[in-house]
Amino acid sequence: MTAARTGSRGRGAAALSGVAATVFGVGVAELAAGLFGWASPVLAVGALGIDLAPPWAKNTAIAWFGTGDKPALVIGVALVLLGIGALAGLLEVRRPPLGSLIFAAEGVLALAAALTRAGASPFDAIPPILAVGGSLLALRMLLARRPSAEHDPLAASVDPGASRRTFLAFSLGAIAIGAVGAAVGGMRQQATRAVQAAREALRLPTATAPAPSIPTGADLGIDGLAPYVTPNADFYRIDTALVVPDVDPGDWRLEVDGLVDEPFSLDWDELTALPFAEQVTTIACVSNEVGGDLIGNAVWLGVPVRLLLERAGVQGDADMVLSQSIDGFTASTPLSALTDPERAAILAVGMNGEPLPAEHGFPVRMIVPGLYGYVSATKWLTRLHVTRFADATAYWTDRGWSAEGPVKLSSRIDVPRSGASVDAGEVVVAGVAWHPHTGISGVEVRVDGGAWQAAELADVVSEDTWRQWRWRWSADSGDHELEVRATGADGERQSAQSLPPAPDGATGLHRIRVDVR
Ligand SMILES: Nc1nc2c(c(=O)[nH]1)N[C@H]1C(S)=C(S)[C@@H](COP(=O)(O)O)O[C@H]1N2
Ligand SMILES: [Mo]
Repeated sequence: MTAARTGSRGRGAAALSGVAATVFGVGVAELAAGLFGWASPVLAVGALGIDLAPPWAKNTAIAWFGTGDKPALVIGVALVLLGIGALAGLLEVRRPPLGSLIFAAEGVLALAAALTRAGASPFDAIPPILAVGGSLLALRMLLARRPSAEHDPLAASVDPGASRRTFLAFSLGAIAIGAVGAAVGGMRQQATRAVQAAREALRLPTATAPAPSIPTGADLGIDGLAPYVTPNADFYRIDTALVVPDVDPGDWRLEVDGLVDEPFSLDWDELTALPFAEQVTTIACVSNEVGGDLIGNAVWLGVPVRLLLERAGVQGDADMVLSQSIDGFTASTPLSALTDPERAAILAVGMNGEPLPAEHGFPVRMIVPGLYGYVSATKWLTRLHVTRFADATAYWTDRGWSAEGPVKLSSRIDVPRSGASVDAGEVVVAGVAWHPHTGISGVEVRVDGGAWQAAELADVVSEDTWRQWRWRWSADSGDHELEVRATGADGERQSAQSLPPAPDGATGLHRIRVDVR
């Protein structure tokens, strides 16, 4: 074997290592971007390229590729990346760590492209970092397995054919993983974009009943106090979905089956032809600690679940509806809570005047006043299965939580923040109290374990929402403890006994410390 032949084979292996490392890193990054909804580094770099390109280049591209200019751009970026990858592989062998530095520089460029897009989020930094990390790792691994490591004293004892086959297998493996990742990631990105476009183009059904007008006295407008209606962007999110499901309303169907006379299914158009109404409902998570923020209040646009159950004809021995999500999550809701005409249990499609955000269950979810989310608020809803508590169990029930979950009476101090320092004199203490579907009739505050003092209550739309409260405190200097307790509209007093969230919701009083100067 001549030195020249070994040398060219060595260069070939180095270049292949660089190409395979590029495909691997970019593929992993595109997969992550697709699964988690982060910016695609390839598209971000392509978009930056478009922004920076001189007009003549843009016009030429459009003239050449027409409406295919986007795929052409992606292919162009991919070819440039592969070329740079080959070069990086060669340089990493000749002048280490020059190849690694090239990968790092590409990563910095992708990072800049991703983070300067309109509406970029800090998470968009993750795919470029994954791309660089994945490429560097793969490059190191492949170069170490290169067959032409003449300087390796062990090389002589190794069968060169076998080591070449191992190297090729690793290179092709890295390329295959990267290519599959990029393909799956790209398809996911397209599906997500399609659903986002469908959501933006969606026309919500008009409410047949007028929307409740929210009295101005419902919101005390105090800085730091949770607003009466929680904006969608601030609404707590709890679910088991690692990846937010993409459900296109055009493909959506709901099955209503189980212990019913006439099982049926309906699509988006049939659902939205039903009578819709807006209502204000507070929902809460059973995992909320005392004083926690896993609770929110929104204006929901929905259709009564009762109408669908009536149409199906529920049989006499049923006592539960197992609602199911497209991702397999299930919730068990007492049938009585869904059929009661006095309780506004709905299938919601709108949240605060918009279609449901994807992470809050687009296009359809259930909302039931008075029940914790894990037994009622199924997002990405696809099925209502009428059954019996004795015959079926839901996702969280199987994991030790109670089969039934009425929201417990509770209250929270939002202002001042726990641990805050305030000036002596009049201090506004404020917060929220809730017992959804029962309502709140009183809130009291006490300082350092003294006498309970009645707080002032804000207005509410109905007993289905939380209620803001305020108390004016003449604070004298020192370190003080504030506590709050609520009374339900049925006269029940909030329990002072400290219990953890499991298995059916925390109890106890919210207590904060304040330093008065
Ligand atoms: N598909 C699905 N729906 C779900 C859940 C889930 O994990 N998957 N979690 C439930 C729980 S525990 C709560 S508290 C509420 C939270 O709703 P939000 O994320 O819109 O605030 O959704 C409920 N619906
Ligand atoms: Mo929850």
